[in-house]
Amino acid sequence: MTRGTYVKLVAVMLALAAVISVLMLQIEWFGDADSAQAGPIDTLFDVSIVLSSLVFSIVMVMLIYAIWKWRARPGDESDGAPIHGNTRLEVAWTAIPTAIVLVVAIYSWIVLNDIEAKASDRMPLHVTAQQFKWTFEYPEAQVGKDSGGEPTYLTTSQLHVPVDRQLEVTLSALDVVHSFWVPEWRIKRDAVPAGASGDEIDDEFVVTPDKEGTYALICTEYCGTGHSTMRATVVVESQQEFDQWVARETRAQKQSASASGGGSSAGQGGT
Ligand SMILES: [Cu+2]
Repeated sequence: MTRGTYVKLVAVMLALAAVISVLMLQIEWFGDADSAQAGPIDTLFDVSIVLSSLVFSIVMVMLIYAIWKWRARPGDESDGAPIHGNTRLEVAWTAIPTAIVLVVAIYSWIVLNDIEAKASDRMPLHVTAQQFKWTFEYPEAQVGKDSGGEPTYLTTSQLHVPVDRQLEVTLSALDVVHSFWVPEWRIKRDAVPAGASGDEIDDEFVVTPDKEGTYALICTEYCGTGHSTMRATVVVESQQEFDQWVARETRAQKQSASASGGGSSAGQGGT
């Protein structure tokens, strides 16, 4: 291969990679980005698109060039030349993918560290998944005490959270594997029931919703016949609105607990 051909091939590869990257980056892959974690995740995805486009272009250009350049001419029935190997080529096709994978791995590690960093003012939240509903418990809002004297907390079927405050979510599953996913927050985490040891697997994560609005929490792990109905409304609101909602719900649950003779922690708040 002459130097001129080589330069031309590289130019075609880069041009193709640029065109594919630009087209792919026009697509809004994940919809609205409404958490502090969404930005770094989306940027990581964009970088992966550009690198993938580059690898795809290198392979396609080399493939098409080889098919065209070394095709069998009409009437040519001879065998190909017995080639043993090409050390330079083999070193290149080992070193370049290794470098790309390392760069992506290190960058992903940095992003993961970043999105998992815990804020000092984070709010604890317990999320319980079961066939086929979600339950939310607020450890900062005590409602009463159970018969054993243990505190009971505000428990609701709709999730309300304050905007711009990091949530430290502890996930539990009561029966089978479920998965917590609010698409606009990007974070998706499986809820795995505790095994014989009583330990839940990988059950904690943080997320910081940074836009007010109403969202859907979706169970995104097939968990049985009612799986498609396993959704909960998520309301992200100002700290003040959130505080008012907590006060209202806490009062209602205290009342229903005393009406039923106390000790109930199974109150299911509505709004
Ligand atoms: Cu489920």
